[in-house]
Amino acid sequence: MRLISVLVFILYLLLCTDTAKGITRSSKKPTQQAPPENYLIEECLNNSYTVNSCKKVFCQPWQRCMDGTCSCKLPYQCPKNGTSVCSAERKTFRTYCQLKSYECQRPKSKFRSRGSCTPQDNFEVSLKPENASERFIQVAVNSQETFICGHEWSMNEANVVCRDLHFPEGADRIKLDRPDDAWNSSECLKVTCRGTETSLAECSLASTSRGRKKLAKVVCHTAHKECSSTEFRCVNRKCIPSDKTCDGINDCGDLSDELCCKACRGESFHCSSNVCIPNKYLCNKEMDCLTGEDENNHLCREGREETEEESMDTERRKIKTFLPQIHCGVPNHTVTRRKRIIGGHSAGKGEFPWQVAIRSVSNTQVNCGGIYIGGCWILTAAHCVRQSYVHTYRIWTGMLDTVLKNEGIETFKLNRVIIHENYISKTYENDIALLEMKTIDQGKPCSPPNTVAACVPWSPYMFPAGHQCKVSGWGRAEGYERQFALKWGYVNLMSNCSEIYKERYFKGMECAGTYDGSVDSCRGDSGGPLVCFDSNNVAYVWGIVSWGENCGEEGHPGVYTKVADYFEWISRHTGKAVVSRFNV
Ligand code: 4AZ
Repeated sequence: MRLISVLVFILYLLLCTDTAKGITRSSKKPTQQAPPENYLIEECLNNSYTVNSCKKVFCQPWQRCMDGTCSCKLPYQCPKNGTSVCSAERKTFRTYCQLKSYECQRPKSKFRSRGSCTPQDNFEVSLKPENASERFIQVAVNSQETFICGHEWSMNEANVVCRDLHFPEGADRIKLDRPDDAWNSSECLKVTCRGTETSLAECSLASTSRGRKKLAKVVCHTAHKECSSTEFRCVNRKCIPSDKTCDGINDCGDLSDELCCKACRGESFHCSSNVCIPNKYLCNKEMDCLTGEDENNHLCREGREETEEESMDTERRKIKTFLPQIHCGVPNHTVTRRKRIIGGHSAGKGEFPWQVAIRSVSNTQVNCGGIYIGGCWILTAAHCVRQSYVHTYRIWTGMLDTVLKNEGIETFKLNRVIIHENYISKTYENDIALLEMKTIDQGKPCSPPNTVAACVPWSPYMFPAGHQCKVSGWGRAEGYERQFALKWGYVNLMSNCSEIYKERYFKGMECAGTYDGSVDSCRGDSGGPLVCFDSNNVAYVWGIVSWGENCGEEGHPGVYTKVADYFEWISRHTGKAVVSRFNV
C-alpha cells in the first residue's frame, strides 16, 4: 500500500466533494432543478431496464434475480409465514407470496381478497360509461358500488386499474372530472397503490366522503403509436410526456421512466444507482435504493411514523423480512483504531476481517492478498495463482502483521483453484479466481476465526464513479519498501479509465485512485480487496487489486477487477446461497 500525503489527500477530498456524485434529495423548488433534457441518461436507456431488472431494483419476494432479470420463484420457495389469501379464481392460497408466485407464471390467477375464499365475497372493477374514451372507475365490493376519488389519483393507481382490466401496459392518461348525476354519490373510494400491483384489490382502498370533489378518470392503453418529440418512449412502448420521467411516479407502468435518471424532480429521491423513488418511500423500513440510501440513519433520524394501511403492500414488506439473508460485510467486533502512519493507516484488529493473505508453503512472504466471501471461498486475482500449485498455497486468515503474529491466525490448505476461463495473462482480462479452502475438521463447514465475509455486489450500479472506497494489503509502501503491517487507504472510483489506459483497458476492469496518486495499491497487494461501503456501512468487495502503471504515479490509478461484472461467474461456482445477500 503506497500511502503518501494525508494532507494533499484531504485537500483533494474537499475539492472533489462538489463533483463527486453523492446522494441528492431533489429540491421541491423548480428553480434549483436541472433542465428537463438533463434528467435522462441515454446510454443507460439503451439497456431497456424495467421493474424486472435486478441491476436497478430489488426483485419482489416471489421472484429471484437470475442474470440480471427478476424471474418467478416456485410457490414452495416462498417463506411459509404470512396470512392466507383468495384469488380471483376463488382458490385459497396459504400465503400472498405463494399466490403471487403462482400468478407470476399464470397471470390469470390474481389476488382478490385477504383470508380464505368465501362464496359471497366479490370484487369487480369496471369503467363507466361504456362508450366514452375517458371513463370513471366503478368498484363493486360485495355488491356495494362506488367510484374512485380524484384526490391523490395518479398514474401509479391508473396503471393498476388498467392492468386489472387486462390492459397489460396500463394507462395512457388520467383525468379528474365531475360525474353525471346518474353516478353521483356522497362517498368515493380513495385508492393508493405502489404501482406494480396487478389487481386493484392489492392496493389500499378506503371509502371517504366525496363532498363536491371530482372523481378519477382513466384512458387505458390500447394501440401503440409513434411518440412525439416531447414524449418519452417507455420500454413497454407506451408514450408518456417527457416531463413525467424521473419524478418517482411509475407513469410507464414498467418503471422504465424512473431507472436512468441523473437527477429527480418533484417529490422524489435520487438513489445513487440513478433510480428515482417517491419521497414517501424514504425511511419506511424497506430498502428501495440498492445501497440503502433511502433508509440511511442520518436521513431517518427520528424514525418515521408508520401508517399501517389496509393493503397487501404491508404484507409484501413483511414477507421480505422472512426471506433468508446471509451475514456479510459487517465486522463482528468493535474497531480499535491504531495510530495513524504518515500518509496512511495501519489496519486495526477486526477492521478488514475479510482480508486474507495467500502464501506458499515454502515462502514466508505474502505473495498476494485475497478476500473471504463466505463458505470456504476466497476471491483473488487470477494472476496470483496457478492451478498446478494448488497444494503449495496456504490461506492465512485473521492476520494483521506478517512478522509480529497476533492471536487468532488460522491457516488453510486448498481444495481447488478455479481460474476464470477467459483470463488472459498478457492483458490481465478477467483477472479473477476462486480458491476453495479445505475445512479444518472434515465434514464441518469452513468458519475461519476472526473472519467475516465481504458481501459480493450483484449490480454494477451499486457504487458510482466518485464513490470513496478502501483498499487494503501487505504490498509495497512508498519507495517500494517492503512492509509487514496490514495497511489501508481511501481511493475514489473512476469512470474515465479507458482514456487513461486506452487499449490496455477492458470490460471487467475499473480504476480507483486519487488525482495525485498519493494513495494506491502496489506489488504484493494484488488479489486483495477494494471494498465499498453502502449507506448502512455494509462492505462490498467492489474490486480485486489487479494491475497499474507503477505505483502511486499521478495520472496512473490502480486497475481493479470489477467484481459486480462477475457475480454470475462467482455464484455459479460457490452456489447462490453463499453470495446472495438478498433475494437476488
Ligand atoms: C502488482 O505488481 C501491482 N498501482 C499491483 C497494483 C498496482 C500496480 C502493480 C497498482 O501487483
